[in-house]
Amino acid sequence: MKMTLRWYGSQFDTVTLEQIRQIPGVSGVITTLYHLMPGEIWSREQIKALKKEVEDAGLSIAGIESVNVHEDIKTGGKQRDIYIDNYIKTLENLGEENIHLVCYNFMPVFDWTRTELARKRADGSTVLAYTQAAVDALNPEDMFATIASDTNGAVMPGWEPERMAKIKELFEMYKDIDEEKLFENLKYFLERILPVCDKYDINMAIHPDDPAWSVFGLPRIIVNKANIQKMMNMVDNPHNGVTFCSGSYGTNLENDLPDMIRSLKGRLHFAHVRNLKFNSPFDFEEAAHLSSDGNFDMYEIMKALYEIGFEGPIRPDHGRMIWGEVAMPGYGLYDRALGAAYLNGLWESIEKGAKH
Ligand code: CS2
Ligand code: MN
Repeated sequence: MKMTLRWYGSQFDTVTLEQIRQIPGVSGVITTLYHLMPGEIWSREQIKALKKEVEDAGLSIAGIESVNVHEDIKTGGKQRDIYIDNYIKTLENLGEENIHLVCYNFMPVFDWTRTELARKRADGSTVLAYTQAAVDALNPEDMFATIASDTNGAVMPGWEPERMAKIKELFEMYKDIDEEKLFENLKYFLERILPVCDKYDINMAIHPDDPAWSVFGLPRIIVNKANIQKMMNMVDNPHNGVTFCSGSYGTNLENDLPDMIRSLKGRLHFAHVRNLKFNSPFDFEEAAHLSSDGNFDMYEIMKALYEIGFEGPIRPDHGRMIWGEVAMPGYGLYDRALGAAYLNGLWESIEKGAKH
């Protein structure tokens, strides 16, 4: 594996490349052109400039998270072919610049959903949290309003104000879309983009839906082992792979995370590893990465990655806000750096243990 950190770009991130460069064992970033809207073409010049900035800081781009998919592609809307053409153009430009990993998601309307962005834990840190009761009691617009005040001034992925202003329209687009239809639209998208991925050796890594069930009545499909198998079989090509995100699949306690990892050998292109603490099956908060702080056995997760011969990029995912840091919720420096160091330590011991 290759340890990385997500970086939103110098315009948006409170964390600098210089800081990332000093985390032991981190040699690359996972980044994006965060100011571009889904559907826009990423030009070669923009990609080149981003690469240069990262490389000048002594790091490399290990992959893109995310090239977001336009809602017309997810709903099979009238303009989907135009937006797929744009997506293909972006992939070609990334390929020409030697970038070979693209993380994306196929979640309707929202990216991940949390009901609190700063829940206080016993140690005084604050974390993102989710309660089903809060979602059931709110409509999506109100939920946007309640979290908007807690973002520390950052724009949250998938919750951009421009998009939220159109939320009614977005819901309207999904009124006839069920899970089956969403799968079909994903298949259509993948069949069109995979020839270009084959040409440039680009691994597409779909990110799971977070939480891993339907919210606000919208269909969600990338939620469990059976559905990932269906997605991979539907377009059976090694470039059609997944991002294994423990904190997203792990929202559903029925998902056996190490077992899922083992079932993804050869198709697991990118890993997000973080821990969750459950207060009940429908009330969880994001814990420190350490196993004993939450519900997951991080050693077993890392061991499963080791056993399938995982060589791709991995990153700590959301961190807690600690030591007075003010940053985009989930994306501060300190706790993610602790997470990276811990995951590196687990990996070293697993690797050495296996060689003995
Ligand atoms: C990320 C997602 O912050 C997170 O939870 O893992 O926002 C992820 O970047 C997207 O869903 C991938 O497209
Ligand atoms: Mn993730």
